[in-house]
Amino acid sequence: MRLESVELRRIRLPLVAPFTTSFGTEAERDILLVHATTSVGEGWGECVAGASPLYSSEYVDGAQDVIRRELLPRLFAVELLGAADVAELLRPVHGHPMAKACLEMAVLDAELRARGEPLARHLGAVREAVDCGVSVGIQPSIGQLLEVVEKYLAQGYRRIKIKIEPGWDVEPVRAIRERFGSIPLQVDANTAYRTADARHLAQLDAFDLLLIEQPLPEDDVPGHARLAAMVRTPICLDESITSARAAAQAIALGACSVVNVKPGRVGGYLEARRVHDVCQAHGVPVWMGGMLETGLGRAGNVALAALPGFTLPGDTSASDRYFHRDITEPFVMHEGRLRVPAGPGLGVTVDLDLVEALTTSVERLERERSPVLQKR
Ligand code: OSB
Ligand code: MG
Repeated sequence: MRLESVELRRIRLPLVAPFTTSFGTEAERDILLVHATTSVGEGWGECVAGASPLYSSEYVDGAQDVIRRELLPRLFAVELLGAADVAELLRPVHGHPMAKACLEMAVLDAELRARGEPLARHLGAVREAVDCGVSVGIQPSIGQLLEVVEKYLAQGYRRIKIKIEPGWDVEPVRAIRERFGSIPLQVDANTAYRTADARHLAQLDAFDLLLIEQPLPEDDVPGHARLAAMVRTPICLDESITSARAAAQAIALGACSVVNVKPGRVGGYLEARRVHDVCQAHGVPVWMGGMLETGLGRAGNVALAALPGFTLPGDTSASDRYFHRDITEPFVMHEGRLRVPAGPGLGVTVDLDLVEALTTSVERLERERSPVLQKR
């Protein structure tokens, strides 16, 4: 195919409730959508970068800037473009995996729609529905935490994850165990601890958690290996897993025994599948992470979560856990599961009128007007 033009559209979408992590509180999402027009048809992508560089170094304005200046010109320059070529074409640009991922996503969607193939089938899915967990932000009080968890359990979520940070860890976990017994429960620290906190984190061993997600900084994989030797609860990495190679190295070092897979963090769905493959080859269970995506990203995530190595429930929650109204047909949970879209490509339809109403800016980039990049 040939990539003819791309619309970079920013939308503002309020969350049903503010989401608090160790790195901040979000009340609404500022989302970059990619609408690609190609010689074989259209495709959509969603960028998962946050408004500020707090989860990782990427942020949505930076992503749009590098897409405009560096990434799209490299894709426009090719006559015969396939989704499988995108990552290699963008490799000269260091970093920016979330910016790269949303472009690959749009090209992949267009390619698969054109040949009538669902993304799930393309990736190697083996199930028609996936188990849903839910990620619960840091709450103002234990009482409010218990109320939120009770509501999600009543809705049928099959696993609860709570965000933790120093000062909000052992007591909230204890309170949940005392109230709800042996429910599947895990915690996510988003890098809020240091190696010196190992003894403190070992107190969580008393609560039979599925895992502790990313307790230490992104670049401290060896630290996670030392921590893993000091706590019994399985260590899961999120932020540190930036590629399939990083996953293989973390596993070899003994830094994690579970992996959170997020396409945006590793540069796209195709690399995310390789993360799954590497983990599966090592017998390491994976689960699908989330970045508060709209129905577009959710469609892709649910497709990937249908691969055989995804043996734990993901942060693939229903649309109504995030938004009053989604920009695609909503993902609705039935008995704690979401159905994998069966239509071509992402298999969902964007509500163009709603997107228009939510739009804060539109930038149109065309192949014809794209600068010719000099080889360096
Ligand atoms: O660390 O998994 C994370 C949301 C934004 C950024 C990072 C994370 C999260 C979540 C929410 O935990 C997962 C979701 O429901 O999408
Ligand atoms: Mg996480």
